[in-house]
Amino acid sequence: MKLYVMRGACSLASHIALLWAKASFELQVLSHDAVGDDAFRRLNPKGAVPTLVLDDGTVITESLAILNYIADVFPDVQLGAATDDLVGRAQLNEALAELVSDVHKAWGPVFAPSRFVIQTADEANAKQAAFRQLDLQYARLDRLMEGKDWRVLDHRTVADAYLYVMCSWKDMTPTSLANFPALAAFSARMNADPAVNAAVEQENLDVAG
Ligand SMILES: N[C@@H](CCC(=O)N[C@@H](CS)C(=O)NCC(=O)O)C(=O)O
Repeated sequence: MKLYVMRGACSLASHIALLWAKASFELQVLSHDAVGDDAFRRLNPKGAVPTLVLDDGTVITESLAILNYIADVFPDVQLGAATDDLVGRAQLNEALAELVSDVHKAWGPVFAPSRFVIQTADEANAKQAAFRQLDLQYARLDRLMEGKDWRVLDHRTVADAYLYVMCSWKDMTPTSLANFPALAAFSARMNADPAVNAAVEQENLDVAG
């Protein structure tokens, strides 16, 4: 398998999940320019990471699909719910869908404000609106994580890898992660995880706290 990522991007979740699974894989860290170029778009026309290429050449895109795939291919590591636990599988997808759509997408105007406004002069406003929306999202996640070790089910899942990445971005906004105590505690616990550490090191990231 080959996983394409950008440093510290949402693809870090798939990277962590593959390390948790002790999967054998090749990691390709791309620059933002490389993700958008023609060569990479031939692999993933959306020009986005994560992109996972299986040994037979099959290309899987979308974090939700890749994370579920990893959980299913390595059932012994229990990164998802058991095949016959239909409610658990629905709950995991519920948590993942919320993270990849509501939470991740709320970052759009922060990372690429030009995509959300007609006039450059409006970019700062778009960012401010996104910060407000993000604070609502993170306050909700913080309440969900109160008194809990894991985002969903009663054990570590691929959703925790994704939640970790969302936590790792929050200090880029005026309201830092420290304002969300349950999320800050979750993130600190994850920072002590050897696989998380290895992924962060392989992507050459600085981790706060
Ligand atoms: N829906 C996709 C979104 C992937 C996505 O937006 N990835 C970002 C990094 S976090 C990316 O590749 N951005 C490249 C760009 O926007 O140019 C998923 O959940 O995997």
